[in-house]
Amino acid sequence: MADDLQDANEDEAVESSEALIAVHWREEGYYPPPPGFAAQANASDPAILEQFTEDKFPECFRAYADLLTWYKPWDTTLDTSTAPFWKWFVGGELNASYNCVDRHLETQPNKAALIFVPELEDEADVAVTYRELYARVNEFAALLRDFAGLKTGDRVTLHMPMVPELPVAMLACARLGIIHSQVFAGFSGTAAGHRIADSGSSVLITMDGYYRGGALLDHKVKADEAVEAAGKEGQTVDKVLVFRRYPDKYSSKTPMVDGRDFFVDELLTDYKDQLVEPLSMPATAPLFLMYTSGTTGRPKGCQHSTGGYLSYVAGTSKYYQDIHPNDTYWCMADIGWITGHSYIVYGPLALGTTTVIFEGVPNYPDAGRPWRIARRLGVNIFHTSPTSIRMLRKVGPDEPAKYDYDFKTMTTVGEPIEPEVWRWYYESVGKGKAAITDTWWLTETGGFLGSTLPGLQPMKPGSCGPGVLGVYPVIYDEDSNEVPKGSGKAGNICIRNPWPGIFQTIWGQPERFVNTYYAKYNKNPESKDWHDWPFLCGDGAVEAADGYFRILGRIDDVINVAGHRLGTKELESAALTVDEVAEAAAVPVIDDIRGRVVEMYVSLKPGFTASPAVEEKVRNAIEKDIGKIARPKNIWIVPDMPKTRSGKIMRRVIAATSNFADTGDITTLANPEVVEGIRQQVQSAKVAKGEAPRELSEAELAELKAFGSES
Ligand code: 6R9
Repeated sequence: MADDLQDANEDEAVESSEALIAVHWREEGYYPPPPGFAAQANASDPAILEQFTEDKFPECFRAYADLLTWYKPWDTTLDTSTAPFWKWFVGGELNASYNCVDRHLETQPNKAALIFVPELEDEADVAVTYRELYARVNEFAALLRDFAGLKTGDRVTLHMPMVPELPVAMLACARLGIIHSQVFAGFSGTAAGHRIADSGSSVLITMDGYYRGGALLDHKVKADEAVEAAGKEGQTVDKVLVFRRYPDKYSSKTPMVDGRDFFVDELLTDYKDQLVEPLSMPATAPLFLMYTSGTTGRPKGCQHSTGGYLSYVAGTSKYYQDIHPNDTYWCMADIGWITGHSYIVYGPLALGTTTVIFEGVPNYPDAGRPWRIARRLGVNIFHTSPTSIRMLRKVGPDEPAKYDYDFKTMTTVGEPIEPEVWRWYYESVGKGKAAITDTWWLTETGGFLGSTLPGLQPMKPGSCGPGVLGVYPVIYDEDSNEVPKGSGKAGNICIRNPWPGIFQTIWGQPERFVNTYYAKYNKNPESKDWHDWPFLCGDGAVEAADGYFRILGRIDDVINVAGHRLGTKELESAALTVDEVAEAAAVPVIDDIRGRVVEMYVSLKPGFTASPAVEEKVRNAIEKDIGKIARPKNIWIVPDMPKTRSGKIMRRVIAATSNFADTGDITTLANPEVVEGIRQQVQSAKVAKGEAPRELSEAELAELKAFGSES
């Protein structure tokens, strides 16, 4: 183990940088919780803070688990015997589908569980009551078991857009203990194929088409690519289950493959009114996989548990989203990401509320759309990302005022939010009446890590707040010294303790799990004591004197584009599949809407010359391997990459170039003479395209300086 840990430090661990540490962080003022909010809040009594202090850990999390219905109570709240593979609520048994569906039938069968809002505004909303959801989940579970032959522990890949059939499929899997792995619909077929292969899925659940930006996209075409890509990696997909956007009408031009592809609406006629008993699952049984990008290698399948995860998302939905059963809750994220799993599907449904599923993009057909939806449906809890807020602010700053919806609380998640963007969200979207929670967390963590409690703790623009209930963050420097709060210094934010939402492992790669998240600050690899295993989140952060954290962004080679984690290595590997390309390096460019966008630098093999055709090939390769979301803003074909004497590409030098920032000291490069040529080439082209950036903040400049390991 000790050797593994050592290797990991060279392998995937991250480094904070002097540059980040040197930045001066301006403090923002507080905003108190809005009047009236606290009185109705689920967390309105400050005594709740006392219930989650460290001396009460881990038993404090009973309060979250008690929100669920258990078939069998647990014996051990936290079992650390296989550290750092923490086990929560050991001995307990429950079913996630039962908790999100069946148990609400008694009290509120006819209440809407889901409201589906199609992207086309003249298409009617579809409300799915808890009773209807129950019927649909049961029927689809019967199909999965009897037609697809799936059983407990099998993995099934879903590549579904934002439609009610997606939570139906997830909950049907959960009913039988089948592990679902939903891949964001915007990812390419090839990307889905890699995830099918990695998870060992023999069934793919998909849809013929869906609306995005006003167009009905052909989605089934990706299923064929996915099956082919998985096949190349030795994974056969026997069955592709195709939901239809409009039953009885096929909305794709891609032929169905005989004996492999089936229309779900046709199959379901055989399962009408069938009921499937929810299985009593151990709390520690895996519920789902969610793939995410990291520093090295392929995306990793984060494995989440049944009991710990569901308790955690129910508890945080209750206290941080302030969900009451009679609220109408709308999270505009995509269920294809962890935010959607935890805070569109599992958390809200476990609490028996109404959760809105919106098919489309927020600004289609115009920037008033979200506010029209909110008004029509009576949405009172709203949840979105800084990218959406920036976009809506840019294209429709005055739109919210035109609609008399009424939000009591709003969330921002996925990226740091600039204080001025926060203030527009607060003043214009929330009309000065709604509490904002800036929730910081990761795919790996299942639920929130840092946030204010909306009824109790004041907000501070740009800071997520303190660690959430029962989560104790700490910032370490490179030498494992604690960076004291109020010191103004940045470092690596870690969580000192396990919490129920923490993922269990990386699917099939337990060593990588330990190496990536624990090796760097582990105090003793043999220890069974959780105090010895701080969890490395992979973000840089500063802690103010008041204990509020300001998250600065990833400190690994991940570029956060519109809240989505893209691994530079994945982008570069895609570019390297193009025959002409010799070397590739992806760097972040600061963008006023999407936070960061990607620019790709490539150099060509001898004998090839730069041309728009090569550029197009690189763009297509990235779109094919990852998806449209990863499309670089620019591809620069350069004569040579700036390199260290040992031949490693200096990503921070080209990152500075793309952002018109100072390249810093380049005298130690093996080829400093190439830097000026690249600068002229790139910056003159960008100026010609009107892409010269605004003046960057000190923090942004620091981030660029810190960017990129050399390889
Ligand atoms: C939930 C989710 C995780 C990364 C994370 C961090 C960034 C998320 C944030 C935030 C600042 C917030 N991030 N929430 N940064 N403030 N409120 O987004 O998961 O897709 O895995 O991304 O997103 O950098 O490390 P995931």
